[in-house]
Amino acid sequence: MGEFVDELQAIVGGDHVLTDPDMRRSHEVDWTRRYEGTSVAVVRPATTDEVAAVLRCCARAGVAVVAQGGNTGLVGGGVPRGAVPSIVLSMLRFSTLGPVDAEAMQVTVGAGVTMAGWRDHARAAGLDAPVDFAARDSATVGGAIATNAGGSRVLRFGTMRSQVVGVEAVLATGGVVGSLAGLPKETAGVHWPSLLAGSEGTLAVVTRARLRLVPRFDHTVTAFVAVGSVDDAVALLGILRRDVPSLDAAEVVLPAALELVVEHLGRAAPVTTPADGCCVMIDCADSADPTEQLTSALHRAGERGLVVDTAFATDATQRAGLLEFRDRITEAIATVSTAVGSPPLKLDVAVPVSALAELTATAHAAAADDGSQLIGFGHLAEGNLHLNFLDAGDPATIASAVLGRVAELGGTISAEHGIGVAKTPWLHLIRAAEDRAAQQALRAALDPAGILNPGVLAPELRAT
Ligand code: 2HG
Ligand code: ZN
Repeated sequence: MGEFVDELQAIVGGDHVLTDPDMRRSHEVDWTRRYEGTSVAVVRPATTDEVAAVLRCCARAGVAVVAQGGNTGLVGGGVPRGAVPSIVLSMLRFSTLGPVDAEAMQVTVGAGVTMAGWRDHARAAGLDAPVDFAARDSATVGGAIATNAGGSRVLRFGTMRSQVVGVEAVLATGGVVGSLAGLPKETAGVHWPSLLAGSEGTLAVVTRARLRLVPRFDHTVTAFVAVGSVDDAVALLGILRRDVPSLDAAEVVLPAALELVVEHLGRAAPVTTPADGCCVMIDCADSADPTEQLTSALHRAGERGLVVDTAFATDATQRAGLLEFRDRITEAIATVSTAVGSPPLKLDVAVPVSALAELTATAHAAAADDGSQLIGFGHLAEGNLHLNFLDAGDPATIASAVLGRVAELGGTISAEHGIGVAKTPWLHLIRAAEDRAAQQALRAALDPAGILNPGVLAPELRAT
């Protein structure tokens, strides 16, 4: 490997090839501490040409490439596995923020720009980023494209896939594909953003992206609403979607998740939730004050018996305080898991909203059978629940029970975190053999040496 490392150093410079185990460590273990491996080196290119040269070098040497952004992934897709020699390709030096094109409502950014960096840059120009989630300060645009990230604003603006109007990406062979022209209309063969969004670093390495921007709404209001059941939460969602055009987020939090985050934050719960009920965190944003819109919709919901308790926040400080009860659940889970010394089993599933109550019941039953604690929360409008099982005795049995039922309900085993290595054993539940074979063929055509994230999205490990 000595010659290989020399070659890498010649491409990106000695300072940007980390071989020291202590320097590599934070890149080799995932955020949940469930997935880890070793790499030959962490390589930090700064230009597209450097990425191309690194990939050509790896293809020649048969070394796998694990592209990595902020390392906030939850399915083990961004850290080495160790079954084949690999490098971590850290994209954090791709941090350029291009000028905001206010008329086109677009901006070109480097793959290593954080989600918060993209948002703040847009906001400084009077616009906003359409995708937001709790890991915003570390998660990168490149990683969000690779996993087709979702977050809380999907009900208004769609997932990451819908925001990418152009990409520049490097194939495993070193070829550069895509365009950053940002033309809203073009029919000229393969649309690279569509192909690469959700491909989890297996088809190409995204270096830059042309992203859609949305209006910046300066008037916001947030409410935490306790309801009597998951079905009532879905009924409330119906009212909100129909009557509240400023609706920006509708997040669901099951009672145990609220209890956990309340304890973590050391604050009083914003609402009292019935044991069989849940909370809906509603965020509205508009160019004029949306308070009246939201309160009258909640009033109508109340008349139908859907509202048990409500907390409101209109000023920025109160609102930030309320948002924490949703945003910091993952952190609360990590704290407890670290204390008990066992990483949580994280499922990220979605079903048609009409089946959410049934999904919740299935998850509770699986937790009870296993004797583990279920912390459930997620994105109501997409029927997307994050089911975290704490101190799970038999994670594979829980996953099989829940994911099997999800598939029967017409849902998906991964709504926004990806398949990574965590969910490959269950991919067959939602993708037929022909479908998986076609995806493998596509992958082999673009990456003949099999160097791009082997083991991710498919169990086969190959880097020859
Ligand atoms: C969120 O919605 C993220 O906050 C993380 O997707 C979910 O920790 C999780 O399970
Ligand atoms: Zn989420």
